Amino acid sequence: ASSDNVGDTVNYEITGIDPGAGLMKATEKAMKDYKLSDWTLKEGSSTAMTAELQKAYEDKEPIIITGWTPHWMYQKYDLKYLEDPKGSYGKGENIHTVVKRGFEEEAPGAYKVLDQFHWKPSDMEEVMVDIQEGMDPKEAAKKWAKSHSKAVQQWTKGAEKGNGQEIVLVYVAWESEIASTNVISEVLKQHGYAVNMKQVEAGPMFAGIADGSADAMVAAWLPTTHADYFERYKNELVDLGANLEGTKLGLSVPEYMQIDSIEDLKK
Ligand code: PBE
Repeated sequence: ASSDNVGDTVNYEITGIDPGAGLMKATEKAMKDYKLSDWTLKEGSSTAMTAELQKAYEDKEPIIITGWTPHWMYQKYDLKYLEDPKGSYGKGENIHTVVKRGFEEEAPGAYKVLDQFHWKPSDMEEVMVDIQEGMDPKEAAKKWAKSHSKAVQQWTKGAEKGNGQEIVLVYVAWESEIASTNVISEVLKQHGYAVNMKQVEAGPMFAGIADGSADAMVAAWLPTTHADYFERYKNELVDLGANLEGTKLGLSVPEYMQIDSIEDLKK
């Protein structure tokens, strides 16, 4: 048996994602709260993170990642969230739809669709899994819209049709937001709008809506994860409320690792 502690087995490294993600700020806070001063949080992207996770998982090697739900990785792999007794990651929260000021007057139909957009974590996961398995995100969105026509009808109910008007949707390349943005984009297209999906970083996503260069996003994790961005721009944004309830953030590890709590990283 090895006397290595967890830190030694992973080089005191937590595999993170893009630096603009609220999850990275929350992890920095957790590292302070749990006094993990020997540890480093590695920046990258969610694609790089899941690639490293896959590699470690296949070799049954230890790895600690920054995770969130909904995400396909919890479907594909046996993973667990490390307990967070200090509550560094906050409680479960919701994903909000946010539009620019004046959008309701500019595109009332699209505004109404976005306002009525609401689905469940299991819906989002369906789309994410298809994309992860290799389906083009647009195709996965079309497939979901086709097989959930009742939901789509509810979102578009009473909404004026577009006549080719362009709607700019901003999003970050997080798997959850790739899924949601493609689905709402598909629905808006079917409703007569020309959608321009712009992939940006987290800061510019909020800034773009605030300065009016973008119309809408379905990717605001509130009240905690994107609190900084939201506070900064809240007077320039219109918050349409939750489009999905029940998210989670935290450090995650494969089930085969013998640790259960963030506290265990100190040993
Ligand atoms: N995430 C996914 C984002 C919000 C959506 C949890 C990686 C973040 O941390 O900002």
